[in-house]
Amino acid sequence: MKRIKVVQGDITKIKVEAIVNAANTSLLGGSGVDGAIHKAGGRAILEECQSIRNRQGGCKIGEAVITPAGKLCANFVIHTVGPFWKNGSYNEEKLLFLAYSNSLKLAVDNEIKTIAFPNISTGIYGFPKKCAAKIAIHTVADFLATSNTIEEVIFVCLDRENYNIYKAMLE
Ligand code: AR6
Repeated sequence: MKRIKVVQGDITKIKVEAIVNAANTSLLGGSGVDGAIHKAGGRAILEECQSIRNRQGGCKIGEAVITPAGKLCANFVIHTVGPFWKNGSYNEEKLLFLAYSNSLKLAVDNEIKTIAFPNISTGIYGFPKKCAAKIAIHTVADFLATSNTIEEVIFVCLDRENYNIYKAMLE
């Protein structure tokens, strides 16, 4: 069975142990997928984000933190912060790689076997979609090759354009 899948849809509806949130450094929510996750999951997520903020002052770009998932079907939300795209010469590719790899490491630390990712940074943060998909797929494939803990990774694309890019790259 293939361990990497792509689906088109809303990540808040996906039945996996952990969904990843494309958050911002404040961890206090926002729009896009971040807004959708906080809205569907309810206050339990925000409360834990606030206590993480009190402990460590938010989450840096490329890093990740974990919270319960409140009312979502998932058990956990892994909040990571992708880079804002400027022109490609501000370490954007490396930071996007780190957002994916640190999320995967946190999943393994928490014995999570199934995880769903949105297309981090490709919405409000403006990262070119093809380039982001290539980084996402390679980072996940390389990680799975070295670890058996995670059984399935699902890329959840809200928009058709991202879905088609992932489908073509995964074939
Ligand atoms: N399910 C799956 N994917 C979604 C959903 C959803 N419910 N909603 C949006 N997307 P974005 P970013 C897709 O803008 O670019 C927030 O305000 C969307 O189509 O959510 O990393 C944060 O607080 C796009 O492909 O995240 C930050 O300030 C992808 O998710 C900032 O936006 C990412 O789009 C982060 O920007």
